Amino acid sequence: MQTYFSADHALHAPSFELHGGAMVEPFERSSRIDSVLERLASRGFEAPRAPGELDMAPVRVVHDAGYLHFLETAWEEWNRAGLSGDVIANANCARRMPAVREPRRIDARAAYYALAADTAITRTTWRAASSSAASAVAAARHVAAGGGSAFALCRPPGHHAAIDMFGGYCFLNNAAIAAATLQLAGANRLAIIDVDFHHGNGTQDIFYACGDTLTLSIHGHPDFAYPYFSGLAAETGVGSGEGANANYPLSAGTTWSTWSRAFESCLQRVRAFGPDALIVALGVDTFEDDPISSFALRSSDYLRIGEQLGGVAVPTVFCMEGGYAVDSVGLNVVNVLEGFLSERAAR
Ligand code: SP5
Ligand code: ZN
Repeated sequence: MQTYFSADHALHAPSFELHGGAMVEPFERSSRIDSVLERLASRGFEAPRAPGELDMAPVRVVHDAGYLHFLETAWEEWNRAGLSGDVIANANCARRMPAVREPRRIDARAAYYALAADTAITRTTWRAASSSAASAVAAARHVAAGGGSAFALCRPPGHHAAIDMFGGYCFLNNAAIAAATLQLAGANRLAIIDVDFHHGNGTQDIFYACGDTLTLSIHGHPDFAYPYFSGLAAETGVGSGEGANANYPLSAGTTWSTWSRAFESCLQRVRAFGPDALIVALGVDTFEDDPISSFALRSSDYLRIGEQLGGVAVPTVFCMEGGYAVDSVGLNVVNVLEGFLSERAAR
């Protein structure tokens, strides 16, 4: 399987994360990617290709222009305003506030565009985020050109990034950008399966009114899981998108027997939808030892996930999302890819 990866991911390295009332070392750290690279190499995958410069065309399809301008310039403006450290929101648009509009001051704009305070923007975050999206574009183009499947080793991740919001360690929605790339290359119907532990709120937001992109997410129920305010089964889409979004909120402690039933249901929906291509938002924070999540999948379960995805028989783009048990991230991600390839080879 062709893989794409940019070393520029390491340019996103905020010094702390606000977590449980403390400043801690960020869970979303660059060693996560080293874990995957090492496992890919030791399992005989071809060396990843570096994507070129990011083509902004599919990015502009997905994200709001003002939001993109903010992401590109936020740190410089923050710095020019005399604010020290990295850009981090200390307010948000909250219930019943009557003046929700894009403000002028950079600290207010950070509050406007942030969906959470777990995510900081550093001087070089834009370069990392755009290189991550570039890997998604390259993987999607490989598949659009008949490559069958491809893996974008994206970092920072993307699925929490909405039309005009960053947070959850995400800035640009890589899976949605892969979908837009496929559409610009002529695909009509697409399906996105999000297997990350957290709800793919950003992907849901981007395609919520869109009937030709099926968005599916299996995740911790918002009663206990971040991002807390989306991911209920009642969120089924709006307008012509009605019926093209499905959520599978599951309990803490969920193991393979329950998780795999939700996954089976997702796969059935994908088959019934008949997409031209499938995009997998591949988070492995469903792992039993993940430090910020509470499902209990085992490493061998990821082989089964891959096999079942391989059975869908449509061109498939994998985009890396979460997974914070650094020592096992590589094993679990590559197990999905190997399960996928073994099933594809058997057909
Ligand atoms: C891409 C992705 O996986 N983003 C996740 C962002 C989560 N950020 C905040 C996490 C707060 C989790 N609190 C649970 C504490 C468990 N000890
Ligand atoms: Zn996650």
